[in-house]
Amino acid sequence: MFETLKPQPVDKILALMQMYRDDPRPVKVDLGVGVYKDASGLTPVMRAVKAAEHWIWENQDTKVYTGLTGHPAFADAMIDLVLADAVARDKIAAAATPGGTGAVRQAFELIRMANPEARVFVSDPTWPNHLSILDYVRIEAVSYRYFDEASRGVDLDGMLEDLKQVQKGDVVLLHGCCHNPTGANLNPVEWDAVIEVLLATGAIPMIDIAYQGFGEGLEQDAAATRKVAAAVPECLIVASCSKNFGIYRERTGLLMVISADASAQTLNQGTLAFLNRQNFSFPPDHGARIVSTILTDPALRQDWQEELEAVRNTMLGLRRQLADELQRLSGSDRFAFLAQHRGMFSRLGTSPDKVEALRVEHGIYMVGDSRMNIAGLNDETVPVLAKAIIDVEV
Ligand code: PLP
Ligand code: TYF
Repeated sequence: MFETLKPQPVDKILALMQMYRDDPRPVKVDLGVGVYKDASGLTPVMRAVKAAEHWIWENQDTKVYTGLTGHPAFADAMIDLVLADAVARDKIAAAATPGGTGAVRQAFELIRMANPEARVFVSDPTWPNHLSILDYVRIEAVSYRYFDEASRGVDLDGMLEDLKQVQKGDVVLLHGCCHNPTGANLNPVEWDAVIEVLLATGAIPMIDIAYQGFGEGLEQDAAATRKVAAAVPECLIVASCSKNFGIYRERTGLLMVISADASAQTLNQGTLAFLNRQNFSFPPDHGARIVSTILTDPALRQDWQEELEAVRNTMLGLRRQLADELQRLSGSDRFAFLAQHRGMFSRLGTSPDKVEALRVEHGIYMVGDSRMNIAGLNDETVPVLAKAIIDVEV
């Protein structure tokens, strides 16, 4: 039977990771997959995570099943982290999922169940998994303009014009902060304009927030999500703990559904439990428990916030260093956008040929669309990258 299967396309980001590992050259720079790396190239376990794991190891006396939507303390702690008091708790249905990706998948399945005709509008470009999962669950994806190639900022006029085409019953997928793959983000006034269009069209927003704390800070990075969630009657939010807690492999995420009222919340909560049961029954618990332990213990939470802030500042420092070095070498401001972008990524805005030349001639690995993981740099490799960018005439 399985001879009927056809080879599936590989994930280009993950394929690049393997190519980098196989490259024998001593000087090589990995700016591919979006994981945080410190100056020595390691992705450390955060201090508070270690402490929480220690606490769990000592105190956990059972590993019996949790609920279908996970341990309620995790949902409560994450709702507080992402939404604070933007929405009444009795309007929020929530389910723990295997990572943010699991939350994305469950959100799409929920959309399809509720409205088989729904289209999902996605930014051009967006995280490739959004597109591949939409395709897999047979939901039509429609792109809206987002990245302005010339300024490397957001094409707000184009975005708003395209979003006006959205119809009631459609969904608009937005990145809550730290846009992947471009690094270009809406400012608060621009978010207000987007909210206005959402309200005018009656579309349902779906916010993917995978980098809270990596952009401007924990509170600022959640501000847009909170504003949208408070403004509209219904909304989907998918949150990942992979990056800001550094627990990538624990597969920890949460899907939140802002419901029209408390009785709709009951129906939505039941539907989320049903969807989890169909796909995997109980979601992974270890990462969720780490997160709820940290967020509910004032000392651990404080320590986590401090370490996260240090991570954020490291990335900001690297951005500034790279922009400065490129200004020095090029004698122009045309790379200033690198210091304006936020989060792990920046889209350099160059052709696949130049991306290839950077890899072949200089051992610099970035995704084919010229997305760079800024956290892959350090004090030594910033000048190497800057020189290579000038060398291949980006
Ligand atoms: N959404 C976006 C935009 C991402 O960049 C990622 C990747 O980390 C995710 C969701 C999901 O990540 P994970 O499934 O590792 O939690
Ligand atoms: O965009 C990234 O690099 C991260 C990590 O299938 C990632 O979001 C990449 C590919 C993938 C899952 C996660």
